[in-house]
Amino acid sequence: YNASDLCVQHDGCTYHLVRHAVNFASAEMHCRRFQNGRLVSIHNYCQNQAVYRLTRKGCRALRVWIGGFELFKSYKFIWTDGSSWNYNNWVPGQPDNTANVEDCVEMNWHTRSKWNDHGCYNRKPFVCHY
Ligand SMILES: [Ca+2]
Repeated sequence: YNASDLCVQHDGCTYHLVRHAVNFASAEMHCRRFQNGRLVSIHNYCQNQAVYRLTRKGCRALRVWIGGFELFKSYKFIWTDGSSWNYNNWVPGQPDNTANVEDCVEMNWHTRSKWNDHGCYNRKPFVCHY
């Protein structure tokens, strides 16, 4: 982790943007290096905004992995930290599972602060919480 990483405190939790681009599984493993670290889970608008603010870069926003992924072929999404899936902020029309390979959740594709399912093998920056 280097000086280009960015952290904010929100509700007693640290949100940590890592700008190094890796696939979803590697991102989760990176987050687990922190005590109680996981890819971020998001449960309400305020948390979503806190994560989104971290990803803004001038007028643009980095596409980042967050901790959601589809439970194998179930059309149900869960969080890597095991918390309940009780909120979502999909881009309209998503998740669409394009080419049947999109099982992981990113933020900021197409519409800033909103979510898209995308292939887990893609490399992106990511946001951890701990
Ligand atoms: Ca998609």
